Amino acid sequence: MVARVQAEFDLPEGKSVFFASDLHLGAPNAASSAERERAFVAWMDSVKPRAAALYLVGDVFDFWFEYQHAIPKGFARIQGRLAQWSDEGIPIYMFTGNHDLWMRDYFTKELGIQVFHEPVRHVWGGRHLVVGHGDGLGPGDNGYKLLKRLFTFQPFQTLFRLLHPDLGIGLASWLSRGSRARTGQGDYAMSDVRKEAIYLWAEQAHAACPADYWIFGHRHYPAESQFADGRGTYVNLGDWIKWRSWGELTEKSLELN
Ligand SMILES: [Mn+2]
Repeated sequence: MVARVQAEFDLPEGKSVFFASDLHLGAPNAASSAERERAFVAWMDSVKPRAAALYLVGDVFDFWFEYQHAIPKGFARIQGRLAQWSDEGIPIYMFTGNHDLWMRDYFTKELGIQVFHEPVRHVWGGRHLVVGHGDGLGPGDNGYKLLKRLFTFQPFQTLFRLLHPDLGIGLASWLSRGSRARTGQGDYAMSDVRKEAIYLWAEQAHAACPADYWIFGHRHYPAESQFADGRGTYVNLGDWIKWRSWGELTEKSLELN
C-alpha cells in the first residue's frame, strides 16, 4: 500500500519540512476555534522562513463538505496563509481525516494544495517518510471502517449534496461533534503506543518495506517510538486542541515539538 515512492525531494540546507494534524477547526465552538486558528497561522508565520514544505495530516477541519458551488463558511485565515505559501512556492500536502474526508477539488483548485485520502511515501533528502492520518488502519474499529466505506461511497455523497447547505452542513457538524463525544475520552489517553492500532499497522508495513519515519495524526497524543529493528520511527503528531504540537524534519532528524 505504501511501498511505492510517490515523490522525491531534496531538502535544501537550513530548510525543514513541517507536519501538523488535528486542528479540528470549527469545534467545539466559534470562539475556541478562532483562537486556535489564529495560533496556528501565527505558528505558520514563525516557521515560514525555514519551511521547505508543510504536511497537514488530517482533521484540519472538524467538518468539511464541498457542494458544487459552495463550501462551509469560515476558516478564512488559515486558507489565506495556505494560499500565500502555495503561491510563494512552498508546497502543501493535505490529508483527509475521519472528520474532513469529504474534500473534493476546492483545496487543489483554489489553493494549489495536493490532497491525499490514503497514506503516501515521500522521500526528503534521502529519508523515506510514510505519512497519513491513520484512521481505519490496523486491527479493530470495524464500526468506523464500515461507516467510512459508506461515507466515501460516491452515490451517498451525491445524495447528501442534494440537501440544502444550511441543512447538510448543520446536520453533519452535529454528527461530527457526536463522534468526538463518543470517542473523545480515549483520544487523550495513550498508555502504550506499541499497542495502538496505527502503530501495529505501521510496524507491519515497515517490516515489509522499511521507511525512516512513519508519521500519523488522529490519536491526539504526541508520541515517538522506534521500531524494534532500530531503523524506523513511529511518530504521532498530537493535536492543536490540547498540545499544539508539530513535527519538523531537519537535515538531521525529525523532532516533535
Ligand atoms: Mn482523526
